[in-house]
Amino acid sequence: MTNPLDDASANPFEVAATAAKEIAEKTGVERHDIALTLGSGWAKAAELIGETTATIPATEIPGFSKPALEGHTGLIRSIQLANGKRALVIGARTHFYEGHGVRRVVHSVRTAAATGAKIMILTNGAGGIKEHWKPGSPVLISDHINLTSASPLEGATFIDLTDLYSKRLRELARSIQPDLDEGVYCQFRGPQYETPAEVQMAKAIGGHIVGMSTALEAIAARQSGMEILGMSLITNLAAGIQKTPLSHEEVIEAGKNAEAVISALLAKIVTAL
Ligand code: 8IG
Repeated sequence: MTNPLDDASANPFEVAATAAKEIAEKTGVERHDIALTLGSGWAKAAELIGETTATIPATEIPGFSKPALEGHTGLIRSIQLANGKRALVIGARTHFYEGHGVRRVVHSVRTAAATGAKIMILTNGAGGIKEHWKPGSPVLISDHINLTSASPLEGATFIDLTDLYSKRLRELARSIQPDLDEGVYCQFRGPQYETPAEVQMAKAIGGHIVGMSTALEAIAARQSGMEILGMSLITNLAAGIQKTPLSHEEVIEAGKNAEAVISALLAKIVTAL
């Protein structure tokens, strides 16, 4: 199946609207209130936030790509929360390093907005720069530095990014877990992890978390008018901060070990929204 977003003349917002319509039909849910993108380590939250009423393989929805990574299940779920709200859970993320362009990277966020979602929760697995952070700890994203040289905005679209990662939502998260630390997320293009020198650069310019997603998605979410909560699972200390080489297996392992705890935390936050 060809991806409609690969047609350069397509309007990405129209593709997102079509995708949202398809989700409404397939889930039987006209509007969703909240959307979540679950990154590495966060998948279990889908089971904890409420009752899943529909599950759709993302590839059945226009504009979505096949998952490139194991651990990214590629499913879209509609969940009914205990408070009656509806959550759309996106278990499929397209990363910028896959090379399919930014439109594909942010399509899930634009689709979430088109389903009616007013709050976008973006989660990821990432490297930590603060030395006292322990692998397996969740942290809040307070702001970001976009080091991809890319943007989801096209043309002269000047959008304010003050309070991009909602202070209100960070405070709400801290009302549930008061010791949650926060930091500035630096999105690198990847897929290689950083060199120790690049990590020192990120630190020098004010970064605390290094990753390969989220910043571009947050920009698109803001463009679509959503309020954003960003959370990283620190699966490893960034290169050179930790004394041993980074391994993808280690990262997956840390995610698995932390999954139950951080998923329960996220479920509590969602319930409090
Ligand atoms: I998980 O150390 C995970 N994702 N860029 N650096 C970057 N992305 C990551 C890292 C990391 N760990």
